[in-house]
Amino acid sequence: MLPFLLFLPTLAFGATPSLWPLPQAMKHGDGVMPLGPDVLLCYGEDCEELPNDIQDGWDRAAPLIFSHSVSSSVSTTLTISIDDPSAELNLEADESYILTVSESTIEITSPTQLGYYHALQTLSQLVEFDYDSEAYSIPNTPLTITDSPRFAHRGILVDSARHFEPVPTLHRVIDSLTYAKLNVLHWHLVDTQSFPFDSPSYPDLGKMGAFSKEERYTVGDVEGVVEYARKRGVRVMVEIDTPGHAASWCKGYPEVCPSTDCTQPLNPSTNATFDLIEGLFKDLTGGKKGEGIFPDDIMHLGGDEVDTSCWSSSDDISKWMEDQGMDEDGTYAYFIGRVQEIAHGMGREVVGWEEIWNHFKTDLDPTTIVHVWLPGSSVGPEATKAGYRVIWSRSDLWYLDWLKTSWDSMYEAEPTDGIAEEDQHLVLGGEGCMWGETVDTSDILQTIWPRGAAIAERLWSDKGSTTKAADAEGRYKEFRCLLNRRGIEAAPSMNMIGREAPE
Ligand code: CP6
Repeated sequence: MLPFLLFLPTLAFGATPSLWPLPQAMKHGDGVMPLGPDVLLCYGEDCEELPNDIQDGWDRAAPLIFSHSVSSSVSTTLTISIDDPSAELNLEADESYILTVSESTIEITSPTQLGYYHALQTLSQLVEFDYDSEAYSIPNTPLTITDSPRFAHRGILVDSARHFEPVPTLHRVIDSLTYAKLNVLHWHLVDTQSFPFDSPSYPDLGKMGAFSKEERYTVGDVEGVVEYARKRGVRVMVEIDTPGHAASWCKGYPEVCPSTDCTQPLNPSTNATFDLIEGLFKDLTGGKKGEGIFPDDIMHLGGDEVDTSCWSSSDDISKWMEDQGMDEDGTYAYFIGRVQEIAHGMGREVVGWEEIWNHFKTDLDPTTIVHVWLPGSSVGPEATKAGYRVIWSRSDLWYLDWLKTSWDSMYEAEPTDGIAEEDQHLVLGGEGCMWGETVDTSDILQTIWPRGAAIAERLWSDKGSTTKAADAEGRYKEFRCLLNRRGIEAAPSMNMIGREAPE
């Protein structure tokens, strides 16, 4: 009896489309709409010419929807209505959409281009191909999906400093984000191990601090990645982590570090340090809101894992701290405050890892976003209670470099846990963190995926309909296969991802 019972949910499941992430609402019948690759696009009221980004969105989606080359005589109309097809990418952007499939037409209605991109991804997961008749169809028609994200900030952190990640790899990561409706690439650009960016203002950062001559991003490379992401509705949030995690800076500019044998955190006692930070930030932001090679409103300033002992062991710095009347802790706070001021002066809102909360508490500028990461952290509830916004990436749940963290614990993780109902709007969302110590181009996609999909659904879909990983397992496996069919090397889907974790 039991095996038969277990079979039932599978039957029930087969009757509805398998979508990832689960949409907010779906109504459907049991008809089938045939369709073919010759889709007539009708934009606006009189089938006007499509804006470039909208046409390009279709041109990218078409090969995902029609993945086999067959000829077909079926003609279908896709009607597209977008109120603002060139909306800014920011936390307020409306990503909602309505996708309707009726007898012979498909309709996408959305306030912005972002909803349209998501609708095309949903559509690409609805279309089926029959190998016998070599024909495409959409089952479960008529069908209406009304969808929008639960959280505005849904990201993956990529670390280009522990291993260099070439531009084509970043493009593929961005492609894969869009398949799961993730919308942020958190680009952890530089760190202690390397400085892979050619700063026009301080050229020796990249020249001396990169792993090799080839493992550097030019200004044009960064512009290319950010534009590639923008066209796909993905924000790029750059992180420049200080005062710790910055020892690579000393290679080109030794004056910004405490000494040659005690290289971090950065030297707080000299203006050279803050001049360099200001010059570098100007290269990245253009010095004004909305400008520069990283035009995003938000910049991540790190602030994590700072061991301040080098400050006291340096004669110059300890004397300076004494003159200022500051201890190591006070100097850390001074440093973070000055760097935040520089970023604010360039029209950026700032994020910092949760250590900044632990040091400042409510002395922190109220616009600061706190990035929760420590295992078992209760900073989410604390900081939101005090009115601060948070991004959630608890390492025991959402660090993708923790290879032993199972997909189901990632799936059942909940960013609002412990947070009072009235403060939950302060949770902007979260990120899966793909730290780069143990991944490079050869395995970054297969380490982000498929577990990144568990995070993506938690961040997109309704909480009530996604509580149990077991209920999502069938769809999760299918989504992993979808990624594989699109050339994304998502690893085998169950708990193990095929390798032993490093110690
Ligand atoms: N690099 C930076 C890292 C980590 C952090 N910041 C990190 C710390 C602990 C673990 C994984 C990653 N590699 N810059 C912490 C935010 Cl377990």
